[in-house]
Amino acid sequence: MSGIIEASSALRKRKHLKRGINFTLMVVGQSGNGRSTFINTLCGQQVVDVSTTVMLPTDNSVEIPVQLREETVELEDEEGVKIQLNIIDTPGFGDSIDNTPCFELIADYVRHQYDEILLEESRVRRNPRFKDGRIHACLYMISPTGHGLKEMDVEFIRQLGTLVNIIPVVCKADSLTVDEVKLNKKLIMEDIDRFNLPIYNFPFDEEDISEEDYETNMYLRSLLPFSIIGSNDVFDSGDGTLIRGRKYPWGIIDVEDSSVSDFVVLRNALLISHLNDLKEFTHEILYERYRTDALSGDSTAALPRTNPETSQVSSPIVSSQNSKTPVDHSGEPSSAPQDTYLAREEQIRLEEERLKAFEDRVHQELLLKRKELLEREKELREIEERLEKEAKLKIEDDNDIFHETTQ
Ligand SMILES: Nc1nc2c(ncn2[C@@H]2O[C@H](COP(=O)(O)OP(=O)(O)OP(=O)(O)O)[C@@H](O)[C@H]2O)c(=O)[nH]1
Ligand SMILES: [Mg+2]
Repeated sequence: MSGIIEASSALRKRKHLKRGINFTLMVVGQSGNGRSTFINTLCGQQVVDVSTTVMLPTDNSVEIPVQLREETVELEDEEGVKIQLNIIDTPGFGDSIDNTPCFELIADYVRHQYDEILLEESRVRRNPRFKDGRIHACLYMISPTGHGLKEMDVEFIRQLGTLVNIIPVVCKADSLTVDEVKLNKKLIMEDIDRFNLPIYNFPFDEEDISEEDYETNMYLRSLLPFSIIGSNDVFDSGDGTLIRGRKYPWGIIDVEDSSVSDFVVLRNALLISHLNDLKEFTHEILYERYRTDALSGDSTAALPRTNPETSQVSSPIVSSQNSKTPVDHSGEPSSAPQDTYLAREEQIRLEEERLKAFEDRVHQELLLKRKELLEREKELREIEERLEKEAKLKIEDDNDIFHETTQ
């Protein structure tokens, strides 16, 4: 599949992209919030069938498990640069009474992708076909209620925000007036600040950013959460050009009209201006933290840590929108200078120890898997022998019957 991304060259940061670029986006939101429609709108084509319905529970006892569905779309911009866009849809999300299993499933999936990289990195011989499945951005859809965040929104961002870049969006923005959208955004950001929720707020290193990029990042921050409108329909605007929009009795809303939604800004940030930043942040901050924690044997490390005094996440993120201090998702300054040579030596030694512990764990797992494999092979052999014996007996029986009937 291929589609055209209308891209402004001025926004482009990507370099050396002859072979195309991989990007993985997860879209999370409650049923009917417009996940499928957004995916189709983003790609400019029908990628997901919107008629696919998820069964809702008929009584409170029925749990709906979330599913993760992956689609891959190849997009091409006007300069011929290809983006292999992997999109993970999450049908069934948030439809249960207790959504903890939903969150755990998604968190497990994200961690699993990190584990795969960790294993691949520790291999003597790399697999040239290895596919990096890490999620570079997770779009979290907030219902256009006109209020702030719901408890489920807070919990999801709190639990997943230290693992993956969460970009909050208010979906179906056309169901709110311009003033209501503004108020909704303000209340949501107040909740995000109050609960110290770890969202991706277009972080940057103050020492190493151009004036132009600084302006862009601050502008994007000021729009958070992005308001979006999606549509599966395309209309003729009258002058021969096609627009993707929503048709109402009073007229058509163009989803790309920046005066009614932030869709175009979000699309440009995801696929053009911040595609690399999101990938780098995933690799250098989120994965790196997971890797360090995993190698140090801290299995809970990747989960947000709770501050017992405030009972809130203590490794927060979002700096205030006006802050110019470079922050990463740990809320700490991004540079951590090691002062002495001895300290560095000690760090290397600890790193080696962690690596050794990790190798031992992998080795143990390998032995276990090999043992299981041998057992399976043994079972298979036994089944084959039994089947052979049964076949033999059947042939003998058939021969007996044949002799009896011919005598
Ligand atoms: N008003 C409005 N309606 C929208 C928007 N986006 C999607 N819808 C409508 O909302 C309904 C549900 O959209 P879907 O894209 O199927 O939502 P979903 O989240 O994928 O739903 P499930 O897959 O069933 O969980 C459809 O009727 C869409 O046309 C939007 O931006 N504004
Ligand atoms: Mg859907």
